[in-house]
Amino acid sequence: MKGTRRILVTGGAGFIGSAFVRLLLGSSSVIARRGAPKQSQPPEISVVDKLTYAGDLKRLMSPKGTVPFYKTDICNKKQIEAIFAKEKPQIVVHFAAESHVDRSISNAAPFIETNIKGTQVLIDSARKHKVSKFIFISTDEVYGEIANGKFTENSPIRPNSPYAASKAAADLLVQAYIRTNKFPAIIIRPSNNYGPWQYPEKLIPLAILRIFEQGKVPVYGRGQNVREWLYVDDCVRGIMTIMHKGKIGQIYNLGGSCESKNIDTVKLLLKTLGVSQERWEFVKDRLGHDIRYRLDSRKVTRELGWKPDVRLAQGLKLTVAWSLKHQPWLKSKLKDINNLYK
Ligand code: NAD
Ligand code: TDX
Repeated sequence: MKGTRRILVTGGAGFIGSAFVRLLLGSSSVIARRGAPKQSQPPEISVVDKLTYAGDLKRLMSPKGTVPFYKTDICNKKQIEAIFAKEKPQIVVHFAAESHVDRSISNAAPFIETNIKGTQVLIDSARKHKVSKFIFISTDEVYGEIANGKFTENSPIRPNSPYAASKAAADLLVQAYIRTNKFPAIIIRPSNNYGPWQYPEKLIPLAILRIFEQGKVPVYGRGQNVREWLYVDDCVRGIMTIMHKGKIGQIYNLGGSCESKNIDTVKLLLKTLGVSQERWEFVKDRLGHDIRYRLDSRKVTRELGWKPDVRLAQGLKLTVAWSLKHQPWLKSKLKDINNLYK
């Protein structure tokens, strides 16, 4: 890719989107490490985010620079259209979504709106303005659960939660446009992310917050569900690699390779926090709880040279160190979290 690149990031005030923006702002050495082309000129970035409960501009306060920010709902066709007309992005990286499974079980409506309709609005504007690449951030959850083995990019889509179903609908919509309209999109399906700035509704930051509040970590069911953990810096480096070197029209799994039962993840986290191994409790299981996710990520490794660097034990150390420094931020979300999990 030559010359200046104008990149529009949706959901850039969220957990993973903001990590991606921070990487774009100051990261040429990180990219060069894995052989992605060095950025000759820094890209021109703009960010669209509705700032829902999950969005927070504090994540974007970087000494590396500032970016144009639009507080906009991706479902608002008129405003999205105006942003495309003004920013003229060449690349769109679409992270914006309702992202939490438990919330989708209580109320699926915003998931259908944002994840499906919002994606449609963005595709329409991207096509009208002839963007050269549209990167859709999907999820491993579109495949559903797998007791043994791994999902490849060719595995069938069988989502189970309303969240996963809404992401699968958007993923299929992007695929339909790739085939029907030669829409220049790439789909990325990451596994469970964790790391700095994650909203404490998700297992790892919630567990840390509960420990800070002298409570216990709630473990759903019998703690036997398995997740494949991906440190967020590895994830955004993978997305950057695919953005540079991935093939248009392709799907890439992006898994962290660190498979762990929830109970083991919680115990390792308690050890990392230096607190008693007893500070957890079994609670009522999540409805329709997927037993295990596991991706086969050989395609992105073989074709593009990406693989995760951070193992779970190291990633948890980094996350705990960050959380200790950012206790006020985590605690500022406590009221919302107590309301969600009452
Ligand atoms: P997040 O909930 O932290 O952030 C989502 C961001 O999108 C927030 O800033 C929010 O304000 C914004 N947003 C929500 N609705 C919007 C709307 N209608 N218009 C504009 N902005 C809106 O989510 P995340 O964990 O950073 O996930 C980012 C993406 O990655 C999502 O698409 C998610 O499905 C996907 N993903 C996440 C994980 C994970 O483990 N967190 C794993 C795989 C894929
Ligand atoms: O309090 C809890 N106790 C618990 O045992 C919470 C919040 C979760 N869990 C379990 C449920 C899951 O098996 O931990 C596991 C991880 O849960 P979440 O952090 O809610 O993530 P998950 O449901 O696996 O989905 C995540 O990964 C895929 C993200 O939230 C999605 O956005 C992403 O697409």
